[in-house]
Amino acid sequence: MQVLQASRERRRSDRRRAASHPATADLLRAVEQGEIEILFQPQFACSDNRLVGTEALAHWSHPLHGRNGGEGLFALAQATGVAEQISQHVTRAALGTAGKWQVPLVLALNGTAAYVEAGDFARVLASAVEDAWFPFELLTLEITEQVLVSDLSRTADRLRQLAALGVSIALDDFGAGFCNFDYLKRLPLDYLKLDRTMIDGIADSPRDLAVVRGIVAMAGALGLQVVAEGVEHEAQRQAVAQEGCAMWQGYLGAEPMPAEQFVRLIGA
Ligand code: G
Ligand code: MN
Repeated sequence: MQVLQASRERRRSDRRRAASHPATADLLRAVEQGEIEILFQPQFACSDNRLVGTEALAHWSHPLHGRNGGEGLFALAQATGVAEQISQHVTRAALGTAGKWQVPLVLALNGTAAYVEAGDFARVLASAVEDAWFPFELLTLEITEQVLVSDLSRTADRLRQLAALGVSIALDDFGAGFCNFDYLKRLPLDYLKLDRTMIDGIADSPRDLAVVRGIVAMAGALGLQVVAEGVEHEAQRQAVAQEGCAMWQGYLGAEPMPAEQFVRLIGA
């Protein structure tokens, strides 16, 4: 009950902030003018390096301030109280683009806190997926700890509604935050996505490798697949493949790229 009240109060104060913050209009105008671009970063199968999916990442190309990546963009959206609108826009834009691809690829979307906490989140996302004619089975929703801290059981319920439609759920940035193992017990997860800080030292440090090995074993026991993010070197790619990760993503394969470039890459 307290948590519900806290969440309601947060949304109310978000709206107050939205009305008064000087950047609010700027951000909403950016959405209308198409300045918020969706970049796509390929994900590869560890077994044969086939391109099997892509993570959609929002970028704000501001005419004066230049490019502003996902985290900066969403921090500003949160501060100005328009995070839910921005998230909805990014979700619809990414699905609209991916819905036109001729090859079946997994699309991973980041579920921000403001988006997931909205009462009708599961229904809103499901209708965006239907409108884009995108197959539910090819959608993965990436959830971070920030999304989960407010009310785990409520979020778990919503994620279960999406899972029932065929959507996969990934626990994002795993290993970077508090690593609350309750999440692993209570959420309907399909993937663990290792934070890049878990990958950095994997080829040089036996301790780093041991940590990843332990996590992959635990994931296996839970029936989860592991995705390695931030793979920048061939030795890291080999290590994550050797340890049994299912997919990898990172600058070694490709940086996040505009949709047109991604379409050329997949030949769709
Ligand atoms: O946590 P999340 O999956 O949302 O992270 C995506 C972010 O990571 C993007 O901003 C993207 O540009 C960045 N990124 C992607 N691949 C790499 C990489 O190989 N190295 C580093 N340092 N950052 C990466
Ligand atoms: Mn992510």
